[in-house]
Amino acid sequence: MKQTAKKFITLLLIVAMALGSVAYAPDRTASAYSIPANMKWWADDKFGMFIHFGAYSYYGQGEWAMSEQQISKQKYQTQYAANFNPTSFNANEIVKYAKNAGMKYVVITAKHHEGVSMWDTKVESFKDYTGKTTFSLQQYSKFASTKRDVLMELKNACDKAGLKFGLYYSIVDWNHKSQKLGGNLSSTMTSMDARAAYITDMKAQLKELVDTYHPAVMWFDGDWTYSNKKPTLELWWTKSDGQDLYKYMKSLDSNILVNERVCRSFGLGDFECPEREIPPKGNEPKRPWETCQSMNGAWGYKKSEEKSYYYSKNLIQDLASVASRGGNYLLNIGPKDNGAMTDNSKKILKDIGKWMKKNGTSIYGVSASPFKKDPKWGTYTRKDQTVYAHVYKWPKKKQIVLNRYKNKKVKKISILGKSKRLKYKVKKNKITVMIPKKAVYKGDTVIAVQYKK
Ligand code: FHN
Repeated sequence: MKQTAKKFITLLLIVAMALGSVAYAPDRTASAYSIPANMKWWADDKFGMFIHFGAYSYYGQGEWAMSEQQISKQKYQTQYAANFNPTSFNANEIVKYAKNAGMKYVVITAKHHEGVSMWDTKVESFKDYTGKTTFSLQQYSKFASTKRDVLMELKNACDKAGLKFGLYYSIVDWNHKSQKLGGNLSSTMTSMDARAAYITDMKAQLKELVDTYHPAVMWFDGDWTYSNKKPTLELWWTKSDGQDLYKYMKSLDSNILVNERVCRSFGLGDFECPEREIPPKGNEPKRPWETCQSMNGAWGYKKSEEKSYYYSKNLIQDLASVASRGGNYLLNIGPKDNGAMTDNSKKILKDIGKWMKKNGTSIYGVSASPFKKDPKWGTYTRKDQTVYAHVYKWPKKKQIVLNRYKNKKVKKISILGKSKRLKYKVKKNKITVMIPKKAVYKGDTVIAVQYKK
């Protein structure tokens, strides 16, 4: 079972989501959703950093390598996890780049599918294949000698910088004794008793994480071994497990935000998480949602992807398009084997930061576009009495026709980052604006239309 598992899981998720969307069929005609009070910071912040970091970073072939290459537990543990020694992990540098890029929260993998606990877990069953050593960064890898706690380092750096701190936790765990690597969904339970024991121990780990790091967000994943009947060894996770897990998290911290992947497609959790996709206009989730995206084709560090990063301008457009539909954007970095950020991720974050410095007001705290359809040249966001036209494709002629917001009177039109007022003509529900020959920013030049109250 190589890539097939991933493809099968993707296919399964599509089916599950389709079924799920039947089960949870939000009223597509419903007006835009309201944001619960405890999510206001999240909805206003809009833009976060995802970090995939684990023993797979050392191996350098992506976070699915163990499953794709069917690497035995013993080999993965002794040849990769044991040698993981990310001494160059620099939380302050990562948070500096995140903050300067305009990111307001950070979510890092505490435990990915590989099962390496990135903190000094005391939960008994999370051991290596011999059953003797705790399978964690602090107890099992070369890094143990540093006595460092990378999650705490990152949390402290976030606290100091005023960014919110979140954790990612995978429900499937390829190295845990309860599961065998394999089957169509990458993880098969060894017995139903093992399943019950694992769920108890998973909750014990989650309590450790909440009590130690007080994350503002718990981002679950690996919920796809889904059974819509009684659990089986291969389909060992159910909707009621997801409901129970969500309730448990809220019992640990009533303010923690939990994503829908406690068991996806049933409207569980506090927000939906479309992955690598921007929901089509008019088909956005009717509750809080966040698109997650990587900077190249991999989440965890993958050497072969280091030459295939997406263009910064396209990632900026994604950010604006997600905001224009009412969503959040969680953009991923995959630190290298030694824990350092890749040069390409630093460059992209710098590019985005330059744009956000002048245009962030058209992203933070905005509402979705007030218009049903997107123009060919880009999209809109709105904040109070200002509508922002995000112009991805700058018109050749020196004018652009914008939609007029609720037939309000225009107060001022300018390009964000420039003080010069632009000339314009209002005719019915359209505004023709005279614009410079050249766009100010590659990818997204924002025209701010301020209306009178
Ligand atoms: O299998 C994971 C994958 O490794 C990565 O963590 C992404 C990020 O959202 N989630 C799963 C794939 O959908």
